[in-house]
Amino acid sequence: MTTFPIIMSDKPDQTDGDTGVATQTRVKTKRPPLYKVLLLNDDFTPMEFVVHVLERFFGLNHAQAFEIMLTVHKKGVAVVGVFAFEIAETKVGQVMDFARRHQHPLQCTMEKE
Ligand code: TYC
Repeated sequence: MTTFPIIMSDKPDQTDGDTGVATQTRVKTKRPPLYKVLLLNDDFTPMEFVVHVLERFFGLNHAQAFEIMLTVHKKGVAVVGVFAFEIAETKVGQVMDFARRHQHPLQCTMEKE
């Protein structure tokens, strides 16, 4: 009868090249940058049209819309909302398009917060 030696490694079991130093990389949770949507005053766009725009595209009730319209009228500009880039871009486009279709010079822009 022949016997075979069982050869065992004296190294610890290894399943990968890990050197044993534990590291924990922070999981990224950075929020997207926000953009202010601004409405600008002019001398020609009717007040009721601006109120309608604020109700229609920014979901404001009549009182809120009237208040922001008056702020723009008196101060020249106001922030009408703060959104992620693509939402802000869409709202600016909707307002500019709607104003142009009604032949009003109303201006709406966005800027990084
Ligand atoms: N100034 C305009 C008027 O007197 C009203 C107005 C308000 C226009 C706000 C634009 O973003 C605006 N008819």
